[in-house]
Amino acid sequence: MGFITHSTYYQPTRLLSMWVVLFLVLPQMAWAGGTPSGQVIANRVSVGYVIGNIADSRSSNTILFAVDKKINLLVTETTGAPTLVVAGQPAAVTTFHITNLGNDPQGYSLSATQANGNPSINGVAPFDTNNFNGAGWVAYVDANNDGIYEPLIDTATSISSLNPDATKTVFIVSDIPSSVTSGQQSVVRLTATTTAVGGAALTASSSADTLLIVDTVFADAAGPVDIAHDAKHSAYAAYLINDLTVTLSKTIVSVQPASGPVVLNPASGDTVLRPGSIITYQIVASFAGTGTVNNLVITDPIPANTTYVPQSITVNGIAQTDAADTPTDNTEFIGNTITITRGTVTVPATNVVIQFQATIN
Ligand SMILES: [Ca+2]
Ligand SMILES: [Ca+2]
Ligand SMILES: [Ca+2]
Ligand SMILES: [Ca+2]
Repeated sequence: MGFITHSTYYQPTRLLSMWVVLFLVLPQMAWAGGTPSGQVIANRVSVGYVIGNIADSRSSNTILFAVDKKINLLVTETTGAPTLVVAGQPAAVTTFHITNLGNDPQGYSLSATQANGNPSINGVAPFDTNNFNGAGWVAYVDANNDGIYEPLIDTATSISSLNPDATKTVFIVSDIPSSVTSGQQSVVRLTATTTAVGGAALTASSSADTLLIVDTVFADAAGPVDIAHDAKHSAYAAYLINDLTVTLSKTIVSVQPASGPVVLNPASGDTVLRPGSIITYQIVASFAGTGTVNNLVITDPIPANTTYVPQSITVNGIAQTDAADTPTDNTEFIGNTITITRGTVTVPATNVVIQFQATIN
């Protein structure tokens, strides 16, 4: 809108005022996912002005067009970490989200498959190592939207309808073989393909855009195993075998009075736990499962009100030095703490039995 007005110094013979108005013949509504397809938008430009005392106006022609159907979706894995499973576990679950980034409700068909040893389809970190293949992969929709796979409830294998901007959880469920060991990983992938509501296949409009025809436009990006503009998107997930456990137990195995050689058993009710008594502690590390434990370090601070008996540590019956003389015996007593470094342990493995002595202050 613009005006030219007279002033003390400027006396035009004609006063002209002019305004330009843009008409958008469209209900003033907002849609979260963008304007739905088929909505007709009309557009014309008008100009108004006054010459002398006579008002006049002119309008342009009106342009009409229909909003096209935009197809876009996003598939993501939800945790960023492999699902921990054990050998032989049935119905192991990985979890994905599918989001409708288009402007209309859409359906989605789902495909769950193994990403096998081919590096080009072997996932991206942390889903980038495939040591074994599972079996029977099926993608199930989280029907009650609680993020938990429930076999009797979450039975649908496709999404019938998902509104614009809405997200649905999908699980890949597969069986873990029994012949696997801890640390091995299996990479799987989910591909969602956009359909019409109810599941009918979609086809992108092939000709140049026609203003008043609702074209179907594939606007999706490329995913790990899908290309741009194919109405699909995909993501990786993984199962990681972790059936290894390390269990520590600590007991008092004997108490020796301050003087005299007799070794008594406190569990039998002997009351020799008095100042000067020497306690022999025993720590047993035991292992369950199969695979490899890395960086195994056992630490034990000496209890309050006791004093460590120098050079009293044994491991599996073999005397150790207190010094940090790694790698001679990988055992040390430093900072009032016993530290036993075992490093890599291949399981099944025999127990590690540690004993040391402390005097009651
Ligand atoms: Ca559920
Ligand atoms: Ca069109
Ligand atoms: Ca795509
Ligand atoms: Ca040592």
